[in-house]
Amino acid sequence: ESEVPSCIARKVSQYSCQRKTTLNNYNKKFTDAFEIMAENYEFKENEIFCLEFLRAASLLKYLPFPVTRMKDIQGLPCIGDQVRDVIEEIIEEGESSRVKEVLNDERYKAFKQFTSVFGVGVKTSEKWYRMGLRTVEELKADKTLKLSKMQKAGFLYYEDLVSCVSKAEADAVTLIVKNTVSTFLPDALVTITGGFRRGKKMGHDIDFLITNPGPREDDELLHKVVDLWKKQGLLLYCDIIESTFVEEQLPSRKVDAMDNFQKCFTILKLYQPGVDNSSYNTSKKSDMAEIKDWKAIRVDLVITPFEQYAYALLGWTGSREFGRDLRRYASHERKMILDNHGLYDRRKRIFLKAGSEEEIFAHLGLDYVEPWERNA
Ligand code: DCP
Ligand code: MG
Repeated sequence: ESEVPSCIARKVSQYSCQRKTTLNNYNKKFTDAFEIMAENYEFKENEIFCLEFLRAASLLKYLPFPVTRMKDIQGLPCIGDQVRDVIEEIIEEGESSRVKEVLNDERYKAFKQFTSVFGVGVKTSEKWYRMGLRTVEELKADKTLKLSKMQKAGFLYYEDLVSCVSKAEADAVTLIVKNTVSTFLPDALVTITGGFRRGKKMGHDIDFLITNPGPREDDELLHKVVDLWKKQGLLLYCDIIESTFVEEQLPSRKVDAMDNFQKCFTILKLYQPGVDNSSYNTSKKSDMAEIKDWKAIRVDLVITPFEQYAYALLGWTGSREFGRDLRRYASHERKMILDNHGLYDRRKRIFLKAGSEEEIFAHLGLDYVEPWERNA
C-alpha cells in the first residue's frame, strides 16, 4: 500500500487558497522545472499549459515531503499528463529532457533575457526576436529601437534591477516610505505587501499599500510623496497611474485583472550603508570613476480607500497563484466575485464589507490562511 495515505491525498484541495503553503519547499527540483515550463508557455502565450504547470508547482510546494516515487503523487489534484511526464523523468533520470530542451531553446533564452528588462513584456520581446535580436547586449547596442520611458529606465538601471532586492533593503525602503508619507499624512497606514509580507527574503520589487483611516482622502498624497523624492534626488523613475475606480461597477470577473487604485511604479535610489565614497573623493584617484554608493530599487506604491483596504491587502499580498485561486474559488464554489476592491455576492446581490483579511476568508467560507502560508 502507498505510504502517502490516499486518505490524505484525497483531502488535498485543488485550490491553493485551501492549502497552507510556506516557504519550505521539499520539491524545489520539481517546482523549478515546472516554472521553467510555465514560463516557456507564457512566452508562447499558451495560457492553459502555463497555468497547468503553475498549478502543479503550487501543489508540490505545499506537499510536506519530497516526492520520490510516482506513488507519492497518486490521487493528487493539479497533475495533468504533461506534468506527470516531467515528474516521472525527474524521478528516473534526475532531470527532465523537456526542461533541458526549453533551457537550450533559442527563443526561450532570448525572451528570458528581454523580459528581464523593466518594461519589456512578451509582446515587445516577440517583436525584437523577429527582428533577429537575441541578447540584452544586442538590445543595448541597437540605437534604432524605439523604447518607452519605462524601458529606457529598465536599460539604464539593468544590473541593479536584475539583482534581487534583499529583506534588509526592503526594510530600509520601508523606513523611507513611512517617513515621507507621514510628513504629509501623519495617520496614514503604510503596509509592505507582496513577497516580503509572505516572509520572502528576496524579491524583484517592494510593494506598499497606503491608506488613510477616517474620512479624509488625499488624491494629492502620491504626487506630494514623489515630488519630495524628486527634490531629494531619490527618484530615478516614476509613473503615476490615476484611479479609474467607479463605485457602481461590479468586481471584475477576470482572474488576472489589474485593479483601479491610484498607484505609482517607481525606481528609487537607495543609498547603501557600507559603501563610503568620501575617502575615494579625497584620494589621488579622485579623477577615477566614482564608486557607486547606491542601488536602484523597484518600488510600487498603491493608494486605497480605507473601506477597500482589506481587499487590496489580500490581493497585493499574493502570491499570484494564491490570488488566482481565491478568485476562482469565489466564483466557482460560492457564486461570488472577488477582486482587489471588494467581494460581490451574486445570489444576494450585495457587496460584502470587510475590515480585515480574516473577514474576507470568513465571507468566502474559507479557513484563514496567514500571509506566510500563501506562498503557493
Ligand atoms: N498584484 C495584484 N494586482 C496587480 C499587481 C500585482 O493583485 N495589479 C498582486 C499579485 C502579486 C502581488 O500583488 O502576488 C505582488 O506582485 P509582485 O509581482 O511584486 O509579486 P511578489 O511580490 O509576490 O513577488 P516578487 O518577489 O517577485 O516581487
Ligand atoms: Mg513584489
